[in-house]
Amino acid sequence: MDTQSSAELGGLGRRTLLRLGAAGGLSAALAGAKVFAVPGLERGGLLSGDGAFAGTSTALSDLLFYIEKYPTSPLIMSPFKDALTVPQALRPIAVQDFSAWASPPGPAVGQQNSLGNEQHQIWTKQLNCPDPIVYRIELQVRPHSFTTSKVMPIDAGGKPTVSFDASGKTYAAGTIRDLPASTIYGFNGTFPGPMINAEYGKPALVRFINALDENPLGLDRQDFGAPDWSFLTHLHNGHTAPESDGNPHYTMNYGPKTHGYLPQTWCDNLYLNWPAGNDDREKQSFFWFHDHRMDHTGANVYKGMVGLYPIYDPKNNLDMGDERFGLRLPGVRRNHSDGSFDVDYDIPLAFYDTRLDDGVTTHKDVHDGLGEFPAAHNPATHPEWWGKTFFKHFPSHGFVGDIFTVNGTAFPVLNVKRRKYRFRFLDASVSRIYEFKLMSSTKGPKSSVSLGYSGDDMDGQYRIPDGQECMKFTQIASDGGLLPFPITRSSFELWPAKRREVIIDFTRYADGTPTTKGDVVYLTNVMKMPDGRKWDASSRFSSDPAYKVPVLKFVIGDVVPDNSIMPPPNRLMRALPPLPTNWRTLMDNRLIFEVERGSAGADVEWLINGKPFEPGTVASSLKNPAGKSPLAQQKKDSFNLWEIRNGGGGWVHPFHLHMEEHRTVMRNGRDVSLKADAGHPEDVSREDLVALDPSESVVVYRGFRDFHGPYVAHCHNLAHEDHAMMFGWEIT
Ligand SMILES: [Cu+2]
Repeated sequence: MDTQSSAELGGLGRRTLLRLGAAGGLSAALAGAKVFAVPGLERGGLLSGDGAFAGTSTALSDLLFYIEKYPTSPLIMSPFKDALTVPQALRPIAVQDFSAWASPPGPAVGQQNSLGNEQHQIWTKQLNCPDPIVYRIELQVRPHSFTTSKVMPIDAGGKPTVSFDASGKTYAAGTIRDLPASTIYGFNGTFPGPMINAEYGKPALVRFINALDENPLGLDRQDFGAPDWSFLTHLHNGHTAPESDGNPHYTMNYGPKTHGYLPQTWCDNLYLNWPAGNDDREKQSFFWFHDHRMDHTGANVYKGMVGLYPIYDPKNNLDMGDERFGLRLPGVRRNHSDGSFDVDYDIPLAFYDTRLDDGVTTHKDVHDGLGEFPAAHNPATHPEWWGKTFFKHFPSHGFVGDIFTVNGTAFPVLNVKRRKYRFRFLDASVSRIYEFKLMSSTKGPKSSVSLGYSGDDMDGQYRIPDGQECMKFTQIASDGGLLPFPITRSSFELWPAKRREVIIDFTRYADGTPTTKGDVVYLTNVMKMPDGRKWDASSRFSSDPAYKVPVLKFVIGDVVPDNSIMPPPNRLMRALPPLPTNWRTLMDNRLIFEVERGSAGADVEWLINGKPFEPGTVASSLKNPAGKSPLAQQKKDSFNLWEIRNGGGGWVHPFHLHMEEHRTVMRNGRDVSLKADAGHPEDVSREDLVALDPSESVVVYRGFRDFHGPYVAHCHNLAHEDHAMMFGWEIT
């Protein structure tokens, strides 16, 4: 679809290209740039009809050279007192209940959404699967508290500072405060949202209903979240038809034909729980669902649109949530009469970093001129939002918070039994990468302020100066499900949207010493990442041994029965899908995508192959060694090699490909199909997210099976994604 015809579809024609050649006396820093992406500029009257810049150079400079300034969150004074939220399975809707809905789910034309213009590409019957289990999830405006602790308002130097409240009152420096609840847009009104425990062979259908226009508690919505209150849910990375996949490439052109589903509309996402190609080796184990609304994904996810979706494999009881069978991974399954089930000792952990408003930091960025949040009158300070989530739409690097939360709580504590657990790690942050270790600490956490740190060094608020690594992780799964073989690790990195599953044995330490009741172990983040560009310190690059931030406290309790088995290093858990022996012959004709920062001075352009995302367009490859620049179109049921390159500039990009898991075969020109690069041990597994270090190049082998239609691929640093680091591709 070309730009002209896409322009006729639901406002899609708003150009995200700004031709700087027409910008007249714009500053020299911008003059060398070709094009860059500033979604929505024309709505602010800043683009003329031909896409040229229509405002004054001063107006543009004011918009672009915004202040990259963040508030310092108040110090949480009593960490590790609130219990970790352990998600419990969402209960399905009974057949007699959803059958009575005015528009029940079903396979017919018009049954996929409230607009009546969509049909499920494949219904369960075509796969000889039972009818889907039906869930109902409403998008709701609700409050959420990250802590019950008292807080001390501090400034960037760590000194006590003034604070405010919604009534307009000012509190003197040094006043201890309660933190007000933040306003979230949540799946069923919670953060994180519901957890669906799914199983292969049992499709699930979720009716997502938009109630974001309802605000029963009269909460202040602040100035982020999609301004039109629309949503678009993506099950990351389900093997899902385009109409249920929440991808904007599809959504802008079909279905709602707007950026997302608007208030009082609904759509049924059908998750077939069917492995690609019906190949057991393609089975996965942990998805999450999150918002994917074009241009505001970061804002909506940060506002709370995060849900969990572990998926079990009952075939041969391999991984069915019962540690007595199959791989005997930790988990005690409790079946409910409605068909749903919970699994004890098998706990998802969603990591999310936040930054709370200090009331004195100006809200100011390129979105101010676009009329998106007129009531906020930005640029302005917002003392009335003191202590609530602060968001910046358009930081040049990405958005990082200074408080690290787990399952919606800052500094939670989990009382564990003395046995093995399975933890499913998810990075639900906008930009932050974590690196985790398990540490013990005799003296316990000390606030970074009390240790004399200030500024970015206070990120995470607490440290364990005497922290010592005490246990190891046994990694059993990555994005793509169970690994072929378990990996024992001292630490592992968690990039945005990635999943890593590990077993922790709380009965003994790494040196073999048994644990005793009352022992404490801290899950500790050792990656220092002051902005969304890249880490400052991690184990792989210039580690900072003093940066040991405890994020979750485990307190070891009583011994209970444990029928699970720690899989030994040579235990085959899930064989990799076959890689054809002649895969190298595909190299010449591979598709090449280079993600890069453009050349404008303010780091505002996030491009792929030199172009910003245009939802009406299928991207083209860079010229490959065969001398061709093929369109990103693949025949259904084909396989190909795609290369993803980091165009450099010292940035890292977590690059996500929708639809099927891939397998990394080359990294930086080296064959890693059999032996992984030391820094990326999961390359010998299946993943949906390419972790691209600065200037790295990765070649992945991937399939395009079962469905046809448009999909997207994009950077999962959501600030980059929302500023057009995405491309459309198609299965034909
Ligand atoms: Cu990126």
